[in-house]
Amino acid sequence: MLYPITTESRVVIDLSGIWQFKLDDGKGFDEKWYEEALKNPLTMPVPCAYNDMKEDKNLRDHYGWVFYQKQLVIPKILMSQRIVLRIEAAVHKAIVYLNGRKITEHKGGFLPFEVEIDSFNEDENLLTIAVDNRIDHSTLPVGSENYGASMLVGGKMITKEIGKRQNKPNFDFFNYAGLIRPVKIYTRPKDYIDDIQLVTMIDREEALISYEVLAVGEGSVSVSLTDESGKFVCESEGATGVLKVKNPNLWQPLKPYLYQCVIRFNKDCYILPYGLRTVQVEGGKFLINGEVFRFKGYGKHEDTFPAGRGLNEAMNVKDISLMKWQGANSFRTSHYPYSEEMMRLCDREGIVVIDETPAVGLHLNFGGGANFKNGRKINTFDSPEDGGIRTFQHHYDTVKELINRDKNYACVVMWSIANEADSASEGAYEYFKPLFDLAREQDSQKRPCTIVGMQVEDNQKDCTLQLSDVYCLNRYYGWYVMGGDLDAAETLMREEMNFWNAQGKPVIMTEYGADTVSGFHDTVPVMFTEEYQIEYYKMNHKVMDEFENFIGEHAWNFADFATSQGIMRVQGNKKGIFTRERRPKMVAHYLKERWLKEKRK
Ligand code: BDP
Repeated sequence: MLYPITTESRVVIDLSGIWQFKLDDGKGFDEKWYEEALKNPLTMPVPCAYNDMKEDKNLRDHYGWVFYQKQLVIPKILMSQRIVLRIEAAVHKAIVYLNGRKITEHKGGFLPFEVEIDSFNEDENLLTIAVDNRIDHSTLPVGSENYGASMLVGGKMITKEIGKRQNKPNFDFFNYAGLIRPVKIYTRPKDYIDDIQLVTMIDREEALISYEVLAVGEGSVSVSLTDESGKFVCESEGATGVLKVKNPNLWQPLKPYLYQCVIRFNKDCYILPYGLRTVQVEGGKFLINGEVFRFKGYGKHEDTFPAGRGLNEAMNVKDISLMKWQGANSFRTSHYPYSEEMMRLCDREGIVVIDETPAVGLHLNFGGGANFKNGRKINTFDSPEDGGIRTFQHHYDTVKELINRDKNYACVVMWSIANEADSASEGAYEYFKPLFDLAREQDSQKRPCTIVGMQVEDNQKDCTLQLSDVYCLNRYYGWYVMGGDLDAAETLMREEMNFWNAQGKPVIMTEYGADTVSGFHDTVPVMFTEEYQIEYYKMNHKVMDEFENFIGEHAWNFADFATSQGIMRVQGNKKGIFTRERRPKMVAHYLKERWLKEKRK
């Protein structure tokens, strides 16, 4: 799917701004709120998560639908063109109406969808987008379906029904919702370019880019490449072909170079910034452009105050600047696909990305679990009738949509199919195998695939062993495991890392971290102090550095972030290396020193 841009043949109208907004009280659809202007609406910015926008618990903790509305005028001068409405993200499900008529719907909160508008009024149009934030066993991310209140009574977990349903995230970040990314109208001509796919091969002094253009209508395709100074490099004719670049400037981590790929079809023209690079896994090494690459950086979140998960381009630029200041070169889009604006920025800045689907929470027995059906414990991959998750088809569609959206970004070097799934349980391999097959088939660039995994009882049973090209480990030795006793944690960690190192594939520590309240100090490192956070990281690095196949470290998390309320969270998750406002904790300087002086590239 192409990112909407203005070219000689296309116009983009960004609908960002203040929209009308209303929480559904359960009557929204019955009373057809989408047919006329909302009564007593609130003001709401788009793009933005709505939860923290008003001083009202009902917004923050809302469960269900909300309605967004905007008056829309389509300029007469554009009417000879195809008019497309594109919604970059609606968390987690949306139904779109134009002048009271449903025009499209979409499931999945972090990927774009679009619809061609074929009938509209010449003056004003009423655009309504209903958005649902509910999560359950069929959504990604996954929500618990145990809607009761669970309590430990006399050492026994009991569940009591409570009146009102509420979202119960099976994941550790706040369930921010709404229209979190831009909504746009764009035009394209009658005969238009629908998509393009590019794959680079580098052969000594020459790069070969094979391309495939999907076009709709009558016309012939031509593709050309210009360099960063706008100078013509090469061209080719036809919907498929090969572009040859002599002495190419490669897209390198932290040293990006972007060509412009100009595609023409009949009267249509689309321009794609494109970096030339290759990715391979060879033995225990991860190679970018044939050179050994070491991941240094973070698991992140799209999370800022007060926009929540709403697109925040200023903060995106700042975050990348902070990462570069520290010598970091990469991050993972934990735990959902990030905005297209961020992906384009990473291409431009040379930041390497592990691109993750929103499949988080695929684990119904996390921490012992409290999921029962008819008195029987539910296993994650039990059949839906027995209470197991019902995500497979949606997960399948999501992998497809993600690869379709992000396939051409040079910054994307690996696909993460899921985070911390129940990957060592019965049925896990059967669930994940087709998803890996799909990713490998969909991605013409054949990037490595992985499941980012949590600690399990028996590593031999973890399906990541057979399926992943790179082992991505989330481990908390010295925090959740032996918190406060870094010596014992070190011994246990070394024992496990021996196992992973011996498998012969590259290993990345994709999460490790310690909750640290900025400003907490002590003379000896005790948990939650800034001193402990530093000692925690030093211990982890000591162990990791002993192993040849450990080719990366992504600290958890880049910054403190909002979560659901709970006894383990003090106004959110405090494992940030930076605070939520992006002030460095002491450990930020330690990581900077380590990453900048690191010899192993
Ligand atoms: C891991 C999860 C991550 C959490 C983190 C934590 O992947 O989403 O935020 O633990 O507990 O299990 O801080």
